[in-house]
Amino acid sequence: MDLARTHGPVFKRRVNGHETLFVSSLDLVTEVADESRFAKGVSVVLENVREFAGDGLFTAYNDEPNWAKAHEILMPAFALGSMRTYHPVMLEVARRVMACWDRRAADGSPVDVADDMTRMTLDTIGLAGFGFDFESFARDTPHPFVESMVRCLQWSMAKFARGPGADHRAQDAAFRADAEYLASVVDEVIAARTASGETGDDDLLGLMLGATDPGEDGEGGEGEGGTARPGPALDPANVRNQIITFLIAGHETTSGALSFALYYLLKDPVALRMAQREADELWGDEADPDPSFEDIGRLPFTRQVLNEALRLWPTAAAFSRQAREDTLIGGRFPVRAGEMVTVLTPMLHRDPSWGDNPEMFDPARFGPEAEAARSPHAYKPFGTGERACIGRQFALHEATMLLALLVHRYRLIDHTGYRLRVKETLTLKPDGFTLTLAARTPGD
Ligand code: MNH
Repeated sequence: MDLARTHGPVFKRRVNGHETLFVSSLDLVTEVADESRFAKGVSVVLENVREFAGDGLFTAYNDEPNWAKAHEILMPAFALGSMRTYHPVMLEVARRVMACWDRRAADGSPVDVADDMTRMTLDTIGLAGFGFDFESFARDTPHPFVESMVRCLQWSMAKFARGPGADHRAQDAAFRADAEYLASVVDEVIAARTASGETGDDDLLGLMLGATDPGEDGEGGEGEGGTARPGPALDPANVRNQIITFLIAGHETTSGALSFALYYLLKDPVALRMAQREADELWGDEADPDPSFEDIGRLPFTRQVLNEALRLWPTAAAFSRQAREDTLIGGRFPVRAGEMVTVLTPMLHRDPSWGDNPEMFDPARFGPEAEAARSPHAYKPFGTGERACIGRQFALHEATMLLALLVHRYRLIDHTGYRLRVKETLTLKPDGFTLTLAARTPGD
């Protein structure tokens, strides 16, 4: 971000022989978002992530057959309507957060916001996607899956910046051990499903283990229109890669988004008030509201708060595009066929088209009129095109519900006078952000 501020919206950085071309203006991002000229690029960092997530959806190459196959099988599970299925589980996990925060409110001890949001999102994707319970709130420290995963992501970033000559065998061995541990958690997830004897019908694991291959209609299953379940649609190695992918992609970024949203609400009493009013209107002074699926669509301001938090700190801060043919961007910067262009999303989100004060947190930017007036390429927290985030609705449903429940129930107390520090472990989070809480009287 500093480099973009110094050198402008297009620059090249060379780190140990790797050149990266960064873009961050609306004009240039509009060009690289054009699917006829560019496609998703699997960057050097994502190549490193492939060492533990393989050909899972997020790290698959565009032409890898398993991408199209898994995309087709899993898409229905992420349509807006499917969120209805996940709603009860998301609510159950939101109640775990509140049970924990109630205890903190009672004894006045601080909560580590990012840690608790990570507990919440990990338990949610585990239960909703795979019927597997990480039980993160029953643990004093994060589930070891989280620590191994963070180290794997850090290894992927650090490997990119390695210079010649140094000995990295110890880091690589530690990485292998972490990657093996992640794989062993996946085996546990699959074993739990097999042991339960349940098919899990329409969750992610059920779809991957039992779905018909849509590409081979009529051949995949035995019983024509019968009840016999066809064999696995995805090969076992790919199923493992998808589970690792979803456990990681399905929780890290959402947890950061919620943490930043809470940070901005803490610092903006007017926005906090508006979010509280919106929740009060739905749930009045019910001590334990029971949000319906439809309620979550009735929280537009809370949704705007999340959108605005993701504008300032898009928690997946960059994505890469690969030129299909030799081309020029901005009419004068050559990009060769196959070359990558990295979109620096936090700077795109501060492009002058956002107005004079892009650093200001202002959820009104996502009011319906303001949104309609803006280019669709000005805001890309979920990436772009065919390879954009599959979990967007999932993340927004889960995060909107929790945020509304939290502001309805608690007063947020800035006990340290927290100054924002952003920590990057491939994804972004506020570092060392703690709060204390007090019970709130709704309507107050
Ligand atoms: Mn998600 C791809 C951001 C939540 C699963 N996600 C992407 C990309 C971005 C992104 C950016 C595109 C990366 C690229 O072009 O290289 N994702 C987010 C953010 C949130 C998020 C900011 C939350 C906020 N993502 C989720 C959730 C899930 C999920 C929740 C799953 C439940 N994301 C994915 C998968 C992909 C992806 C899978 C890869 C999709 C594909 O390439 O087919």
